[in-house]
Amino acid sequence: QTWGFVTEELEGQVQYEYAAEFANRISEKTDGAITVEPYEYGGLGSEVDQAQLLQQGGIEMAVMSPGFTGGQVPDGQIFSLHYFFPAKPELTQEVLTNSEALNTDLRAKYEEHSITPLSFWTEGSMAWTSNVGIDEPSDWEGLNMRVQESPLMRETYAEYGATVQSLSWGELYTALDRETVDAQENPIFFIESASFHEVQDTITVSHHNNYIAMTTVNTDWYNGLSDAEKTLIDETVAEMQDWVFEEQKSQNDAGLEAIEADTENPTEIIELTEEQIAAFKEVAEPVHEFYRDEVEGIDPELFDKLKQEIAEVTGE
Ligand code: 6CS
Repeated sequence: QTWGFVTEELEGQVQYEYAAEFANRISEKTDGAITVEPYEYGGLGSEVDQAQLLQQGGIEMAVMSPGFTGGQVPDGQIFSLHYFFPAKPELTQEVLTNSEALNTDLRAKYEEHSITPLSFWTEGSMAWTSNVGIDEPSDWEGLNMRVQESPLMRETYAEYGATVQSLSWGELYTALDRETVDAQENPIFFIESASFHEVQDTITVSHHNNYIAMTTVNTDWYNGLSDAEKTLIDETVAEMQDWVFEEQKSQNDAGLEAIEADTENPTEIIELTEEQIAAFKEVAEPVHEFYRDEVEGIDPELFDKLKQEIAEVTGE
């Protein structure tokens, strides 16, 4: 049998390489009896189209960013809070791997929409790109920020003073080039690989959030598998947590080097100081409580539990 595995990225990028590695492992473990077929972003539509495809059972597996179903699964928007998860990717990954709030409670919320997240992992710390050079919250005023399909992302950037536009990443290079969009957030490897640095003058290392992706399966399909097949998938997904952490780390390190070495497209790298970060936190932190208390459809207990789990990991 063959299982299709769609990703939101291209060959060479973290999500696709994840699916390819997963495919190799399944093939090896089953002596070729099960084939997993990875798909690059693009052929099956936008990220939102792909999420729907998985939900409808048109494909078995997907790497999905929670930002693209933010309107459907409000609790998944917790990943777009700024300065909520630990700044260090390794600590965020520890939370993602071990959190009961995420792996049990949030999983159940997604399952109401036919999406079963089997794991959550990071693609690295996100940075802001722009032509103006963002180093204080007021720099956002007048900028049109590109975000994924998530109401909370829109509200967060609106809080900084930006206008906001949702787009698929496939349209983003052109939008930045034509200046219909002025700013965006992504991990460094993705900024380099999608060539966003060619059409943006600055990158702000803001430590505001780590990019999160989920390994997901269609819920009915997964529930209909044999116990042996479920165990095969679950064990492989668990093994992949360390693999993908190393993969994103080396891709992010290499991406930064490549941007620094690209003299044809010079990009200023702005590393925020603790003081500058504090100014962004002052605007972003009230959004945590707004999310907990005001956002329609979210479960405040899930928020409280995750916050507690994060505090246990950071020791704060
Ligand atoms: O910015 C985005 O939407 C894309 N960024 C990454 C790191 N992966 C896929 C996603 O669609």
